[in-house]
Formats: sequence, structure tokens, C-alpha cells
Amino acid sequence: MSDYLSSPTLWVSEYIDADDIYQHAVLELLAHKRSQFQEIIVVDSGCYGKGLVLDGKWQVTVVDEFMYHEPIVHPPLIAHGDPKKVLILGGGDGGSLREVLKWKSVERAVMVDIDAEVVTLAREHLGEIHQDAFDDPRAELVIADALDFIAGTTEKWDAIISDLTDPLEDGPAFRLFTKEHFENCRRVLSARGCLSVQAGSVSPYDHYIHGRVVKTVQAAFPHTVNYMSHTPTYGTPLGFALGANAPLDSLLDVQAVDRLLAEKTTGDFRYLDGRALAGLMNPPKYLRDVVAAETVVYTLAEPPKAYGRGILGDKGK
Ligand code: SPD
Repeated sequence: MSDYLSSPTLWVSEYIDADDIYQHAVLELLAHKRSQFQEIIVVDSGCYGKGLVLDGKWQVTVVDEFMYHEPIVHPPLIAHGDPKKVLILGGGDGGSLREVLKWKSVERAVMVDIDAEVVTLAREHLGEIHQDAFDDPRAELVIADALDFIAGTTEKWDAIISDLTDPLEDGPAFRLFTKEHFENCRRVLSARGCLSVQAGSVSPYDHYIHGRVVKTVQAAFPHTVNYMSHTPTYGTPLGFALGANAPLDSLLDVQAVDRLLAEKTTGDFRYLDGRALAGLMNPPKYLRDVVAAETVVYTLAEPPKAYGRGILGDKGK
């Protein structure tokens, strides 16, 4: 943290929308690269510690990443109850992999990320986040387009965690928010398997992508739920969606969830326990209304086109 009288001169300005900017200071620029797929920035942000920015959009910071990773990873694993094979789509910083590996039942955790350079920089600079999860003998890293991996796999998975960047129009992830892809996810999930998806901002002024992503998951799965968590780094609360072949009621049983986590995991949770999960599974009315009122389903022919822009520069920019 720096003194406001000696304010830093370099900032990452993330355009949440054309007329809404969220800024974090850059106390130290640790890496700045353009890969084949995106612009990658690793910084020390001051208040939120070290963090990763892709195409100008914040992905993760050391201080509040648990508020994103625990809510995206554990609900599908709890819904399954005894996950052995888990697939992570994206997740280059390693935070989701770290959380998956807390489950003692997990025998194989495969992470499929399109961008090897993100993983390399995260491994080098963001040890507080991945905590050497990549070196766990149960972990396997595949550098590939997750769309092709899911379409091509013949294996069955107990959970799929879709830990992606936002579906920017010219970004690498937008096709992974479509009905065709979610149908392929359903095809490769085991009977009690469950998909979780990073499903966009749920700020009251720009939740339309969330509504449409949830509607799209509903078009592919018989059982779904949408929920939200606020990770301050992102500037707005973020929505999530679960899709499953079996009912998701078990997520509401506070004592049973606490027993399951105590028995099946190595613990060390900061966000989730049975009570917090029941809270997530009871989202505010406006969020349920957003989905109820939505009619658009994203397809490969009509995929999402999220607004996305960010600038590394002066505070005034
Ligand atoms: N708008 C920001 C959404 C960030 C989603 N990806 C986070 C990746 C963390 N592993």
C-alpha cells in the first residue's frame, strides 16, 4: 500500500464499460508480454498484492482470489460428493487447480489452457496463488483450446470447472460460452458430474451476459443454478452457473456439506463452509429475475461479445 500523497504514476485502468473505469495502481510491473492469444500483464497492485491482467481485464490478485476460486471450484465438487477426475478449462494462474487438489478423493486434475505463456508467467510470479499445484503428481497441464479438448475427449469427468477470461469479442474464450460447448460438457460428465462456469458481471446495469450464459447452460443441462460472489478486484460482483445431470439439492444441506468437507478435503477454506454455500445457493431476487426474463441462448453462430478494454498508463487515462 502506498501513501496517497506519493500516489503511484502507473495504473491499470479496466474499462468495465465505456463510461465506467476501475483502476488499480501498479507499484511494480513484473511482466508485460503479448502472446499469440492476448496481452499479459503481471503487476504488484499495492492494496490487492500481485495480480494478473489479460487483455486489460483483471483475472486474479493475491489478496482476494479466494473469493473467486472457492465459489467456482467447490460447489461442483460438493455436488458430486466423491470427485476423482476433474477438468479445469482455463485457470492459467493455478488457483483453481490448487483448490481442486484440496480434495483427497481427486486422483487426476487436468487443466486445459490455451496460453502456455500465461501459465509460465503465473508459475514464475504468482506462487502465492498456485502454491506449487502444478507440481502435484495428480495434476496434468494440457496446452490446447478447451473447446477442441472437450469436443475430442472420450473420458468421463466428475466435474468441469470453466475458469475463463470474459467472452471478449476478439478474445480466446467466447466460444466456450455457447450451447454446443455446454452440450459437449454434459456428454463427458459422469452421472453425478457437475459443470461450473464463470458467468459474467452481475452489476445491476450490465448483467445481460450473465442472464444469457445461465440461459445457455439451462439449454444444455436438466439441473442448473446461478449464484454470485463479490471479488473486489473485478470492480463488480461476478456471477456463476452450475449445470448438472442430477438435482443440485445437496448443496443446501448445511450440516451435510460441513461433514463432507471435513471428511473429503484437506480444509483450509476462507470463503466456503456449509452455511456460506447455502447463502450462495440462495441468490438475491433480482439475479433470479434476470434469468427468468432472459430468452437469448448463445450458440457458435451467435456467441457472446463482451465489452472489454484496459490500459496500462497514467491515472488520468
Ligand atoms: N471480469 C473478470 C473475470 C475473471 C475471470 N477469470 C478469473 C481467472 C482466475 N483463475
